[in-house]
Amino acid sequence: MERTLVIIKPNAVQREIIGEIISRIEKRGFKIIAMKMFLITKELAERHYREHMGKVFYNELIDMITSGPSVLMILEGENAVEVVRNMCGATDPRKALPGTIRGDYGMRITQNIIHASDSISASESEIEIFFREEEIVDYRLAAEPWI
Ligand code: 3AN
Repeated sequence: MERTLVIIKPNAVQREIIGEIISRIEKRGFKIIAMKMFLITKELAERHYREHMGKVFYNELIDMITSGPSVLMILEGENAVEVVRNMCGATDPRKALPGTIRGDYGMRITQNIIHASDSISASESEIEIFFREEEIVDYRLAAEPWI
């Protein structure tokens, strides 16, 4: 089973659409194995977005992700990284297809509603940035192993 990190970004929290996003994820068949709401600090944001350092949008990106609370989740499921990325849609919400999370809820690239790990190695390092091992919950869903 693959794991992926999802961040419901501060603008989505402000828009009061956390529930809708989580609902889509649950209905698709992912298992949420960790979840918390907190205000991402500048230090954590800089670690998370280190590959974008120096880009023109870097400061805007750090300011946005630290502007208010985010909801962070670790999801587990088959091909979780790829499937969740597909659910998110294109980075620029204006190019994201209807039916994707960004395509249905977003208009601005900086405020693109959701982050999801783009590879298995990224998911491992992102999970380590935001979660402690003891925050990950080991349980079975009634629907397993059929979901
Ligand atoms: P994704 O989140 O789809 O993996 P990345 O990793 O290329 O996209 O970019 C990380 C974040 O940086 C995006 N979610 C978006 O908020 C922001 N971003 C990416 N490209 C731009 C851009 N050209 N202008 C402003 N913000 C951008």
